[in-house]
Amino acid sequence: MKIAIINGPNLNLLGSREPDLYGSTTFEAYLEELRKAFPELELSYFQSNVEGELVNHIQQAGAAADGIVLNAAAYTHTSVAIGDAVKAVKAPVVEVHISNLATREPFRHVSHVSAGAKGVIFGFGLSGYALALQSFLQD
Ligand code: CA2
Repeated sequence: MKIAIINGPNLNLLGSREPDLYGSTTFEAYLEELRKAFPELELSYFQSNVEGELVNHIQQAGAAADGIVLNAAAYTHTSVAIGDAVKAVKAPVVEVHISNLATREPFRHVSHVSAGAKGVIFGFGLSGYALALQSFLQD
């Protein structure tokens, strides 16, 4: 099963700043752990700080992969284009956030992704990505 993990803006900074909120591990290091924990899954990874690049990649992965794990980061709360892309693609999308959005500012309680997502996971730190992958194995 091919799963595309897609991260949005500033998640390239994971592990370098704000460890209380986002942990102290880089996503690349965590991805190695995911690959070891889920040898039965073929995992691809894409990160961009550019909204249109994320839309392009959701479209590509939505056609080529069996599932998408998407943390659109701040674009979650602003991007109608990313929300439309999630709704348009064939592959199911699981929305993940590292932090607990419900305990944060009200603007983070709005998601343009959730309505098109199969499910949403937030508040479990980086482990949320593993929970999302697990959800694809349960189907
Ligand atoms: O909790 C999440 O996963 C978020 O998607 C992270 C976004 C934030 O805008 C969303 O509301 C919730 C921010 C990602 C920024 O990541 C950083 C990582 C390290 C240092 C600075 C930023």
